[in-house]
Amino acid sequence: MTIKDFAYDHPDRDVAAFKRAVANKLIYAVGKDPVAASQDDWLHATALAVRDQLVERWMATTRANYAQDLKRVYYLSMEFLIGRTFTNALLAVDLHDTVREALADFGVDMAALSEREPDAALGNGGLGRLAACFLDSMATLGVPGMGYGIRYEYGMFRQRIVDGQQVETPDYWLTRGNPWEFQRPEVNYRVRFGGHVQRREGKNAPYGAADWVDTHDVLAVAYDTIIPGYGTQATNTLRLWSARATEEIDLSAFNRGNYMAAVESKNHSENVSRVLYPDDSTPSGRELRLHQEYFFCSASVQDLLRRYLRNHKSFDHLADKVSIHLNDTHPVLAVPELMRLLLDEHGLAWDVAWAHTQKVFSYTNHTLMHEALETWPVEMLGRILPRHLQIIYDMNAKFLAAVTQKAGNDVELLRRLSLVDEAGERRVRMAYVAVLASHSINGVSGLHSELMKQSIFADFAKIFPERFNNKTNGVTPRRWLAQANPPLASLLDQRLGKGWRRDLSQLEALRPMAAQPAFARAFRHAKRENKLRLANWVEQHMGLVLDTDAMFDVQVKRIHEYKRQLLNVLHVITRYHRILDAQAAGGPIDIVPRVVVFAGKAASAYQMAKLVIRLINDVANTINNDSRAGKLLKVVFLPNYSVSLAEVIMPAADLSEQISTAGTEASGTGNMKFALNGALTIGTLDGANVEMRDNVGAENIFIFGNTTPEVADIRAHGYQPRDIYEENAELKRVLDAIRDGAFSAGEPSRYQGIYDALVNWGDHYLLLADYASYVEKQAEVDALYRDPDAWTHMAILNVAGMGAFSSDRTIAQYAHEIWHTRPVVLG
Ligand code: 26V
Repeated sequence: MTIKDFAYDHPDRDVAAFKRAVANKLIYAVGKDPVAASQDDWLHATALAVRDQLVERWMATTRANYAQDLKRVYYLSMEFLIGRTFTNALLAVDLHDTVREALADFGVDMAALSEREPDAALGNGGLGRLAACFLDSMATLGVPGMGYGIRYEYGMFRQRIVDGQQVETPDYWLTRGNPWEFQRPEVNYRVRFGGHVQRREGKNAPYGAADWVDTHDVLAVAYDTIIPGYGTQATNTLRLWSARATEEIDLSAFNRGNYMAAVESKNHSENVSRVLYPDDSTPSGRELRLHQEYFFCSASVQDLLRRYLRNHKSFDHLADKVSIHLNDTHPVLAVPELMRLLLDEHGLAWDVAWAHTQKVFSYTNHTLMHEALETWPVEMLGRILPRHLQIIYDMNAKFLAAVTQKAGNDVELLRRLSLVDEAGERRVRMAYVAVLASHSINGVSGLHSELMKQSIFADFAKIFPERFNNKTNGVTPRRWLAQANPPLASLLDQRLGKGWRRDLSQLEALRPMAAQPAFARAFRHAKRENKLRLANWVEQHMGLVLDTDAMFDVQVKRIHEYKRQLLNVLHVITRYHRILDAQAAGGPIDIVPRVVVFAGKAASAYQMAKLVIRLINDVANTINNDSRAGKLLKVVFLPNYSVSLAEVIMPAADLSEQISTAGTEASGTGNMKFALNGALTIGTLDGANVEMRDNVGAENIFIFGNTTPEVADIRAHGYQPRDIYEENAELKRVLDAIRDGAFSAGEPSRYQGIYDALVNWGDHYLLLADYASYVEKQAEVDALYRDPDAWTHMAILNVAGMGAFSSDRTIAQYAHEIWHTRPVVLG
C-alpha cells in the first residue's frame, strides 16, 4: 500500500477544521469533557492538533531521504536546550492566527495557553542551546539529519531565590506528558556495561576482534520529536533515548524473595536517563555521567548503522552516507563504539574500520577552560567499558608508533600527545580521542579557533593542520527574532518583507533606514513595547516596578567567574557611590537612570558562583530600598533563567553585557541574540564579540579592556591586583564596601571571600585590570543614551549588521565544508 491509497483524515487548515481537530483531540486523545477541561488539557489537545499538521511533511521528508539515499548528519549531543515548542510549531506551519481564532471560539486564550507549556530544558547553556538552533537550521536548509541525545526526566534544575540565595529544585518537566514526542518502544537497543573482554584468537590479534561478556545491560528506547523547517516542507527528527531495565522482561520469573531486589535493580538501570548533569566545570568523575555518555552513544551508533545497513550490503560507502558530529567531547565514546561494532560485530579489519571511522567523525570544541576538558580515569573506564578502553589503547599505540616513525623517539612529545595522561592517576583525554578520530575539528569563533590551535591542541595542530577550522556560531532568527520579538518582527516585515526569516543577510537593507526619522521612531516604539513586557513580568513575578525610560542594562547567562558578573557588580556599586556623592553634595544629579538586570544559574556545587548571586541580590536589596538612589538605579536578579525567559528579556535590553576576560568565552551566542534584537553591546574582544565588531563596525559597539595577548602578558609578568586596588580610590571604595558588609549588614564578613579572591588571591580573571576601562566605557554608553536619536541610529545599524550571525549561515558552512551533504529534494 502507498500513502496515496491509504484512507485517513488529512488535517485541514481553516479555522472551522482546526476547531474540530482540537475538539476531537480533547475528547478522544486527552479524554476530557470540555466542561471539565483545564487549561493544560486545552494546551495538550491543541498541541496534538498542531502536531498533526507536521506529520505529513515529516513522513514525506523521511521517504525522500531514503529514496534519494542521501548522506545523513547525526548530531550527537548530551544537551538540546529546546525551550518551548508550541509557538515554534505554529510559526513553522504558519497557523498562528487560525489557532488563536479557533481557541478564542472555545473561550480559550492562546497566549495564556502557550505560557503554560513547560520548557524542555535538556541543557545547561550555550552548548545545548546551540544544538537546538542547529536542529532548526538543518531542517530549514533541508540538510538530512537527526539529533541524538538523552530524554532526561529531570532537565536543568529550577532556581528559586530564597533570602537572596539560589535554591535548586528538580525540574520534572514531564508531569503532564509531552504532546510533541512519539514513543517508539519497538526502536530499542541493548547497551552493555561492565563484564570483561575475551580476545579472539587469530590472525587479527592484537588489533582484531574480541568478545565482551558477562555484561550488565540497559535498554535504550527511542522517543522522536519532529523538528520542522521554516518555509519548507522539510523536517528532521530529534531522537532522544530513555533507559529501560532489561530486568523488566525477567521480572515475572523472579520468586518472591528476589522481587524487591529486581525492582531496585530496575530503578538502578533506569537512573541512566533520569537527570541532566549541571555543568560545574569541574571534572565530575561521576560514574553515572560516564554511563549516560556511553548509553546514548551506543544506542545512536547502533541505530544509525542499522539504518545504513537497510540500504547497503557492505561498509564501503559508510562515509558517503553517514556523518557523525560530536558536540564537544561528551559523545566521544561513539568513536570506540563504532570501532567495536565494526571490529567485533561485523568482522572488519582494524585498518579498514579505522579508515571509515576517521572519515565519519567530526568534532566541535566549545571551551578552552582546562577544568571543563573531559578526562576519565583509566580505572573507571576499564571497569565500566573494558572493551572500549582496549580500543582506545590500540588507537593510542598505533598513533604514537606513527608519530615515533616520523618524529623520532621524542619522549616529551609522545607524553604530551598520548591519549592517556600518565601524570598522577592515569586518565583518558577525551578531547584527544576526538581529535585523533575526526577529519574535522572546529572552534566556534575566529578567535577561539585560533586559540584552540595554540593552546590545548597545539601539538595536534602541527601534525594534522588540515583538520582544524572555524565555524562561527549563530542563532536561529525564527525563535530569536520572529518569535521572541513580535513588535520588531512586524516592523521588519513591513519594511523588508518576510524573507529575513530564511535569509538573515536581508537585514543589511536596514542600513539606509537608520537615518529615516519615521523608521527610527517605529524602531524605538518596538523597543518600548518590549521593555514594557519585561517590566510587567518583573512586576507580576517580583513585585518590583521598573521605569521603562531608564536604560535596561542586561547580563543574562550562566553564572561563572570567567563571565565576570562580578565586574558588572563593581560598576553598579560605583554608580551607586556616585549617586550618593552627588546627593550629599546637593548638586544637580547628572546620571543616566539605569535598570541593571541579571539572570542565570550557578552550578549547585560552584560556591563562588553562588556567592556572586547572593551578592547581586544583596546589592539589589540595598540599592532598591535606598530612596537616594530612587529612580536613578535599580538592580534586579530574575529567578530561574531559561529559554522562555530569555525570549522576554533579550528584546527588552538596551545594553548587552558581554564582558568575559578576553580569551575565555569560546563564542557566546547571547551576544548575538541581544544585538539582533536591537541592543548595543558593551564587551571585551572575546569570542564572537570580535566578529560582531567587524560586522557592525567598531564605531557601533562599546569595546573595552585588555585583549587576549595583553591578558597573557599581564599574567606572564606577575599580575598584582593589589596595586590596582591601592591606586584606584573609587575601586578601593567599592571593594572595601563589599568587604566591610555595606550590603550584608547582618553578616559583615559574608563577602570577605570575594574581596580576597580579587585583591589577595590573584584575581584570576583580571577584573581589577579591566575595571577602569570598563567604567570609562560605561560613561560613553551613558553619553550616547542621552541622545536617543543617536542611540537608536546605532541600534538599527547593529541589527543591520547581524545577518552573518544566523545559524543558517553556520549550518550551511558545516554542510559544505565538514559534512559534505546535499539538501533533500521534496516533490
Ligand atoms: C561541561 C560539563 C562538565 C560535566 C557536566 C556537564 C557539563 C556540561 C557542559 C559542559 C561544557 C559546556 C561548554 C559550553 O557550554 N560552552 C559554550 O558553548 C557555546 C556554544 O558554542 C559558546 O557560545 C560559549 O562561549 C561556550 O562557553
